[in-house]
Amino acid sequence: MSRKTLSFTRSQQLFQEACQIIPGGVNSPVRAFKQVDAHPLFIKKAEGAYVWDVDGNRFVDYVGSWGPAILGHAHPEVVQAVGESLSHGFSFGAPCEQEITLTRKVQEILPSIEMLRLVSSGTEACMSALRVARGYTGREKIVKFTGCYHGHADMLLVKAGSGVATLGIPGSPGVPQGSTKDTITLAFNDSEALKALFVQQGRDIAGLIVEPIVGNGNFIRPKDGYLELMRELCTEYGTVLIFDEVMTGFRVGLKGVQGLKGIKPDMTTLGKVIGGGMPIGAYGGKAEIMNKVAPAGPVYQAGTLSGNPVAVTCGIKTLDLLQNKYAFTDLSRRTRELVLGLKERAARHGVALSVDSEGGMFGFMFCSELPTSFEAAAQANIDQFKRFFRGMLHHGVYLAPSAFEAGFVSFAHGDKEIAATLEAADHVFANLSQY
Ligand code: KE4
Repeated sequence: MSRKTLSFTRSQQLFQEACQIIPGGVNSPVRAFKQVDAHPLFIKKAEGAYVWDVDGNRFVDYVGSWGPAILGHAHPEVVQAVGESLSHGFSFGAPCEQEITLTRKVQEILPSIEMLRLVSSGTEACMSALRVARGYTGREKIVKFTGCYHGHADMLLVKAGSGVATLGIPGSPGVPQGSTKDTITLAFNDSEALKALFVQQGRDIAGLIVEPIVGNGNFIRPKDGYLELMRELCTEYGTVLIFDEVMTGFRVGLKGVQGLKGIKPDMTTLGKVIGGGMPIGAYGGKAEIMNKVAPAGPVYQAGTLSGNPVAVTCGIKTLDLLQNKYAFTDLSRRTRELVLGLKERAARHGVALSVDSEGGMFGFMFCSELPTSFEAAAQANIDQFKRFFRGMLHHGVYLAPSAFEAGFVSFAHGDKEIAATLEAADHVFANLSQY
């Protein structure tokens, strides 16, 4: 079977130019394709389930701008609503009615959120939620989990922990020891380590933040009872339980993981889908906690473009369509069909592949057992992942350019796109060594 290749000449020229004036040629590291040993694509257009690069190549897109494009890119009804909003001005720096509309919509979908603050990114949401947890409890220690990513605030950029709780060692130059010394990292899904930590230090822990399905470890599902244990321990020791649903919110199901599991976190962070592709993040939860946030309370947090009418209108229309026009059962079925199809084609060619999906979010790893921790996911065959990524790109399929990222199916992905993806996968699995 012949090896299929596309031309990426213009992308390579632009990347070379970009590298002169933009660090690493990109405005967010994962886009540089360093983790798949390839040159990045420069995208010119995105519509429905597809993106086109500057060389005119068309791809079935499973990145979806890292999650926001759940309706498909440039949904006509969203384009229309955003266009109308633009004609009334871009940003007021003042309250607008749309902020109330979006907040009410989020509350309707996620009843654990009694009050909400809009910001402009998931990083801002997570950073602010942890500050509020510290301000509310008067404590300083925070807990995160290996493989979970909550944005790039200093206190969260810590070296991945080992099997036991490790105190925060800066995970990046420029992060001072003082910012991470109170950040405790645990292995995800290790219930014994979690219990031991709370017995030892529970009364000192302000907040525990977790991706309730770890999309930044590819796709790692919580073991039965694990999130429930977190809820129990946080309640017992007065720690603020924060579900980081920036990725899983409105994605694994309309109501996120908290809706699937029936668990009520004290706070939730949101991003991606809530903005429909425009820059929005949000954090919210119990009124008793959120009333600590300035100007209602003493915990400071602010933002020039927070709640701007254009981005908020995009979010409102996106959530409105998710609530009223589209059924997550369809999206779940189609995503499951994709991953089971990938597994079947891999098996045809003797390739070990483990897959999982929930709603419109999926993961696949080159290993035979589904990993239950980031440490286990890191043992998967990364070389095979890189080859598969490059091969699929040459067959017109754009996957997340990292073995540690989840993939996303939109409501615009139909039978045609899934069939084309599985046909491409069959070819690539048969010729993996050639990519
Ligand atoms: P942003 O600051 O990138 O909007 O959100 C940070 C964030 C917080 N929490 C979770 C669970 C997240 O997944 C993210 C950001 N996700 C990454 C990819 N997994 C964004 C892509 C990128 O960094 O370029």
